[in-house]
Amino acid sequence: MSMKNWSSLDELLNADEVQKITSNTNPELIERRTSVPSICKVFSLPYTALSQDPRYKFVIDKEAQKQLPDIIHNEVEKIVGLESPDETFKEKYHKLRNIGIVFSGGPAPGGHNVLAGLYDAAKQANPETKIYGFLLGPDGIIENEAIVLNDSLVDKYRNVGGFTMIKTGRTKIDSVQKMALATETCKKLQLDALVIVGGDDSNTNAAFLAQEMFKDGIQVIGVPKTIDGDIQVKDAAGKSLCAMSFGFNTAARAFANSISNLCTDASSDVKYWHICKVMGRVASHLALEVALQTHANITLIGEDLANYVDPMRLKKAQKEGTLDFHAYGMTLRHLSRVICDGIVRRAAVGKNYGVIVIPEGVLEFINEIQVFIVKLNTIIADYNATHDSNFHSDFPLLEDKLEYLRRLAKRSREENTFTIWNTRDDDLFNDIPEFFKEGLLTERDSHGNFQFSLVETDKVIMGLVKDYLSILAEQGIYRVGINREYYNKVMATGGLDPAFYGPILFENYTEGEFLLRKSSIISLKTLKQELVKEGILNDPQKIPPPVEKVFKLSVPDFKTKVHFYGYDGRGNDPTRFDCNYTYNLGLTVFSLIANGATGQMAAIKNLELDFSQWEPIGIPIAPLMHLEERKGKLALVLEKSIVDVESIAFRVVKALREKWLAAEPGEDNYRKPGPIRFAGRSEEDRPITLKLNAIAARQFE
Ligand code: FBP
Repeated sequence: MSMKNWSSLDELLNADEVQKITSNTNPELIERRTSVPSICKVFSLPYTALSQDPRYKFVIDKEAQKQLPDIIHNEVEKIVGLESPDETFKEKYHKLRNIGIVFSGGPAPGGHNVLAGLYDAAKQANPETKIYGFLLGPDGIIENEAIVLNDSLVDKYRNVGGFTMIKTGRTKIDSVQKMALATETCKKLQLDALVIVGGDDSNTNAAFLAQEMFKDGIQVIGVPKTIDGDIQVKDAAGKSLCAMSFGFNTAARAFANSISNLCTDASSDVKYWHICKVMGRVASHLALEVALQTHANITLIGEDLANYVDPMRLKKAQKEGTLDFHAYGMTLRHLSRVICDGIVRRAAVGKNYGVIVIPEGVLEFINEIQVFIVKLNTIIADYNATHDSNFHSDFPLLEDKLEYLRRLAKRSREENTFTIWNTRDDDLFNDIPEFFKEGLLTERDSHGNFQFSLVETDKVIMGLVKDYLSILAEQGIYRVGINREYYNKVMATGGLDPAFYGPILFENYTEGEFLLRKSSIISLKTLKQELVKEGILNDPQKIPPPVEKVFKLSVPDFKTKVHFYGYDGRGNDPTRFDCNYTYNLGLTVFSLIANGATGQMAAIKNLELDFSQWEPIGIPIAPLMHLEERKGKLALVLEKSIVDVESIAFRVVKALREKWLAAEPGEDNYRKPGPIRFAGRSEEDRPITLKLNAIAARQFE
């Protein structure tokens, strides 16, 4: 078709076929929007009520008791279905309500279905009920910016990812003033209830708001959201009440799909190590799930590193009758050695490629980094206090800062009592890459806290790995194993006897499928020396081309490609698991509201089991809270759940590490989870971490 002028282009743009092709919707989106998630059996009954479940107990913090007196005695509440309750119940249930809902923190797939579930249940109970969506996160509550949800808006986002409908934000309602503004908004809108969909901090906020608004009769309900998967609730006896926050499954699956594609690429062009940093501000749950989904060659788990004990150091200290705190927790240098060991062993069997997964928050678990951070915080604060000045303005350049630290190390050698920065600290600090030193010495935030997000975790670790690999290459330890058959072919084609040259070139010529160049041969020069020593070459003679070719093939080139998986997975359309999970959370929220609950978090028990066994419940937030240091002060917060190194999921990953490293001849052991699909049978129905932990729970019941 020829397009000669604008009018014909307009015509083209208006043609049905072109309109269809260039439309914002597609069949998958339509299918998502029109699909109805599965609902837990209890929600198929006309009414729901709450039944307290006294089997679950919590260890209550005294401070929580003091600060949250009206919600501290809440219990776990089970949602139960009712066929035909009495008239008083019905009247209360069908009452016209105003309900506000807000997203708080980073997006997590499934959020729209929480809105949809709440909307559907609330409208079914009373079509006049209004659901207000606060815009741009908690700021929307503080500033009273909200929209009223309606059918067409809700229908547009059913089963669709993101928090696009009402957006989100990271403001915390954490001061008396903000709390008062939030209460004022809720009163102005005559809200019966406020729903906060967020992570640990937001649910902490929900508890405080519930307490604050208790006297006004405004209910506050939390919903466990975060892709990081670090809201997991157990009672004091370890019984699981909420196995996973929503959004985790989708993000992990999205990351895993992309990373498994990199595994395919790596094992196809066999020249790159793909370094994949995955989100998870602190806990390594996402990395653990990605490991289970992809079987990537190396996956770091922060919690595991923190747990490490160096047996050699411990033994030495015991012998000397001393204590060596450095024996506990893995150092950065040790970690880089562990990674190098895997890389070197794979190269030895011809696999100078692979995939490494690094959790975003891994540095939190490296003891020496924490020690550095604490020491440097103290040094900077002391300097500012003593000199009534600013460390960063007085020492603007990295070199100036390092010089100051050197002076402190010198002082520690001269004065026994000065211990904050000694020679060992200085040596260790100088061992880390320049940009990381700079990162650790950057200006603290307004509360004096170190800003982890400013440090490029993967760059820190991989920098050390690269440095150590070059040392290992120079020592002839990092080398690429040559396939024996290929060696024979190259030599024979060049008219040389492989059996004659083999023992001269390789240290394992009599055994093994892959031949390892002798560690004394590290360059063409040393190769020539070896050949001369064996009487094969006279000095001026050139190295026979087949020998040179084999040598060159054995020299590793460590090429990396760095990837970051985070925002993409966070914006993915939810898996069916997350669609069902979040829709039922929305229904649960309404049941809690309709039955007068406040200070409760909506949850689904038995997520780790088959859908038919899912149980909607309300979990009391206040009893879960404890004191933690935040911004230099002790604050009452909801504890983050980090990876339990005793969990079966972690133990399985640990046991399979060697297999997935695949440092032996033959195929790699990669697994392809496949893309997230809404329809079809290929999709995993729940996180593998959950499935494994459920098997363990059954076994130990
Ligand atoms: P939430 O805890 O708010 O759900 O956010 C989690 C997260 O996605 C982390 O994995 C990541 O470190 C962080 O948000 C990124 O924050 P930002 O969106 O501010 O860049």
